[in-house]
Order: sequence, then C-alpha cells, then structure tokens
Amino acid sequence: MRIVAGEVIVSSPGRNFVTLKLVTDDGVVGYGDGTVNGRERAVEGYLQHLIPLLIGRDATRIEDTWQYLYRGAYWRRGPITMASISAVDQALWDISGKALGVPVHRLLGGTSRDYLMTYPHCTGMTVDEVVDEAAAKLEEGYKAIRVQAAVPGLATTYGVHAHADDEETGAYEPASGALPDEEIWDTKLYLDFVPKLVKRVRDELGYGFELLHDSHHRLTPIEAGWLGKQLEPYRMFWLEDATPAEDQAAFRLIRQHTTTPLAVGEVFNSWFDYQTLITERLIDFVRTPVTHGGGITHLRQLMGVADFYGVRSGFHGPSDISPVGMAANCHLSWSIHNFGVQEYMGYPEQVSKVFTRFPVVENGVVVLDDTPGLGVEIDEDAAKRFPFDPKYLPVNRKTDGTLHDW
Ligand code: EZ4
Ligand code: CO
Repeated sequence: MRIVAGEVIVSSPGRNFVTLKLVTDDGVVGYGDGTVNGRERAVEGYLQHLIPLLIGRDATRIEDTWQYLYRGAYWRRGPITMASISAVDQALWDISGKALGVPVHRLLGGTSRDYLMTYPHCTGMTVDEVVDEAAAKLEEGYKAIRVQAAVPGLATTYGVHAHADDEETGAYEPASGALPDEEIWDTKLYLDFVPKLVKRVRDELGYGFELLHDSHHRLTPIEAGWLGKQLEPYRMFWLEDATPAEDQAAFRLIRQHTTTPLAVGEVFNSWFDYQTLITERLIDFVRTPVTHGGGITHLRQLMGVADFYGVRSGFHGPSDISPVGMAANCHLSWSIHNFGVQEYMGYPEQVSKVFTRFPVVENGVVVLDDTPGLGVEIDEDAAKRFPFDPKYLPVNRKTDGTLHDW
C-alpha cells in the first residue's frame, strides 16, 4: 500500500487547524493534526517539504517513516518539526487502522481500561462563578476538574475570558489579524489568591473528585515550591506548568519543597525535553499531546519509559488541538498502562461542521469508539468554507512593563 498523494488543509471552523491528508493507491485516506496555535503557516510549510518524501513510500511502514523523517532531516526536535512529523505519523496510523478495519488503539495493544477520565476547564470572573461551574461539571459526571479564576486586581487572567465567543470552552480567542493582546501580570496577587480559590472549591464541593490548576509558566522555582506547599492540604491531582518549562533543573528545587504533584510539557515535543524530569523523578504527569510530541510513535515510546518511573499521562487537550489530534491522544490513552487523565476542553460548535465525527465525552469520560483508524471524519468541502484566520496568542508583561511568560 503506497502513498500516492498528500495535501495540507488549513481551515478555521472557529479555531485554526492544520490537517495533513494522505491518500494511498488503495484509496485509503488518513488524517493527521499538526496545529501549532499562532504558527500554523510554519507547519504548513514544513509539511510541504515532507510530502514529496512520502509519495511512493509504503504506508504501513510507520516506524521506518518516522525515523526517516526525524533522522533524515538532520535538524532535530522543535515544535514545528515535531508537529509536522506527528501529522504524518497520525495519518499513517489512521491509514493502517482503516486498511485493517480496526481502531488505532487495537493496533497499539488494545484498551487498558474501561473509560478515560477527562477534565474540563471550570473558569469564572469570581470564585463564586468557578464554584458554580465546578458544581455543574461534577453534576454532569466529571471526576476531575481544572479551576482557574480571574485574579482580583488584574484586568485579564490566562484561561479566563469574558468574551461571549469564549463562553463555551473558556478558550482564548484573540481578534482576527490583530497584533497579540498585551496582558498585565502580578505574581503577588496571583500567589495570594490561588490558595483561597482552591480552598473554597474543596470547602464547598468536597474531596470526591480530582482537582487541577494551571500556573501557565509564570512562577520562579521557589514561588512554585511555596504555592505547591500551600495547596498540599487540598490534595491536588496536579499543579501544571509551575515554572517556564524548558528549565528542567528548576524542578529539582520545586520538588524539594512540595508534595503537590507536578505536570509539565504542553510546550515540549521530545523525550529529550523530559530526560532529566523523568529519570530524576521530578514530575508526575506528561502534558505533551500526540500533535506536538512527534506523533503516536514517539509519544508512545516516551510514555513507555515514563512508566518505569511511575510518571503518568495527562495529554494536552485544548481546543487548539484539532479533533484529529484529540482522537490520537485518546487512542494512545486507551492503550498505555500509565494513563492519568485526558484534558478535554471542548470545541466551538462550528468545529463539528468540518470534523463531522470525533471522540465525544459523556458523563465526564471519553466514549470508546471502535471506528477503524483514528475514527475522525472530515468534510473537506466544509473546510474550504472556513479559510485560515491569522491570530496570535497574547504576550504578558509585569506591572512595570517587563515582558513575562504568558
Ligand atoms: O494556553 O493551548 O492547559 N492548557 C493551556 C492552554 C494553552 C493553549 C495555547 O495554545 O494552558 O489553554
Ligand atoms: Co496548560
């Protein structure tokens, strides 16, 4: 079964998505997600380099193609490279599954569990709003929730947006074509506030569910250690991205000071971003999604090593990972032993006009789907009706104007 055609579909049904489509001589079509939020054209360009390398290759040789693209590039790692290789890898797993008539999780060893626990985002402009939102999600059956609220005294807070178009998912949705929004950050206001937020949620709703919070790379290691310690009484499932992720050594300091579990890696793309973190047992959860982590092939290998160190999965699942990438996350999550949780932020309604079938959450868990391949269907004509809509993530400054991590 040879690859005979490849096409990059960049479409914006509410969010921008980069989808690779590969076609075989048997007429089997596979899809892969390569979306890197705010840098979509870079992935599209990288994929244009890859398509000529794929034409004529045996579509069933997934591992060999991965090695060919990774080692063959000479230039290694990085978000654009690894998202592009991932898109190819997902499309090939999709093709193999469809050709054999089995879901991808079956190719990976079958399901290791009966359901995938997911977590949604519970956000609000006030603590009361967050508590109400969390209560509603628990009522829907969720077993885990992420809580974020607007920090009093700050005009905006990451993950919390008051615009009407964000209500559905809490997703950050900048204006089309504009320069990045500039947000203002003050660590002391944040550090004073978060323990109160978390305490209120536990006081009002109890301990019968898993509780998560995301610091979004804003703290120093010693601040992160302090926050983790304050949160210990509330038995967090994790504290996410406490410090800028690329400084692996920083986690040694955080770990000395707190037993709050740590998750990191939504901006990582390779085992080598985790080598110190995992082998020194500095983290508890891997956040890298299939889309950004070199595909199912690389992330599965990474999770295999992580398992030996007791580190579990919590793959990134924001609305800027396409439904194809979400499906790939789910297939890997079903199959690996060391699954932790699957983030499922949800999608704007228009997304389902283009992605007409993809994994769904019911009663807080992903529903097992035995559709062959990744199980995602795409209406390519509809995709053309939602052209690329250039947007940027915001930047962040301290109150004195110094640029800070967003
Ligand atoms: O800000 O996906 O945990 N989730 C997050 C996300 C990220 C966006 C960036 O594109 O931190 O909401
Ligand atoms: Co995050």
